[in-house]
Amino acid sequence: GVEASTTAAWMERHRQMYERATRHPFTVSIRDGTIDLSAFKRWLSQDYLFVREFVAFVASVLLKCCKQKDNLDMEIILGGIASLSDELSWFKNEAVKWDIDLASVPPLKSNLEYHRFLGSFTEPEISYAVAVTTFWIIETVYQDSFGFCIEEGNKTPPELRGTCQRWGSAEFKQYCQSLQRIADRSLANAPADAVKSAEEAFVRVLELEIGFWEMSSSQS
Ligand code: HMH
Repeated sequence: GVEASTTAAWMERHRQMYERATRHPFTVSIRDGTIDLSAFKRWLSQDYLFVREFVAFVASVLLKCCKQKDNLDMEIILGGIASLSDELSWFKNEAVKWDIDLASVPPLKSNLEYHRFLGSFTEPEISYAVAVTTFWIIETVYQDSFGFCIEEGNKTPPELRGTCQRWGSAEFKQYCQSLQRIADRSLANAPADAVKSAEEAFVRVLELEIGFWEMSSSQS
């Protein structure tokens, strides 16, 4: 369409917070090769638990999508769920490489806080526009964060390249751009109160993502 992108305007309006989420010292330290491997292992363990909760969240987005009159976005979201199935296998494989026993990892505080936020989307009162916008920004923070780690001039350690590729690849970027188009189209047709809720959820995701990197950086 030709209409201005609501989501792009929010990225501008909340640019400082967006940068804090996508250029966090944790991911910047991956890019410059100074990452503490125990912090990386903490992130990997916690993110596995996150992704398990994220599956249920994306399922709730899919359900809201299917209840729309025109549900052309269904395939994209269903594809996202299929990728998460691969992603869970990938985490289990990585855990073996890093000698992590995933079964014995307890979720830390910031992770639990994020789980609670994701769980709130199962409420039928939360609209599809709010849910799909939230889905887009969650994926985009990872795309931008890890994409930066494989951009020109990086000193990312070879053993972390696979992780960065997973979310930093051109394919994942295109997927995020599809989600952004879906979010913008939904927001363009949503009532003003839903648009306001979506912006609040956008900011909340950025806060939760910053909290997640902080948790990974230091034992707290
Ligand atoms: C915390 N945010 C977090 N984990 C992820 N795996 C993603 C976003 C993207 O899937």
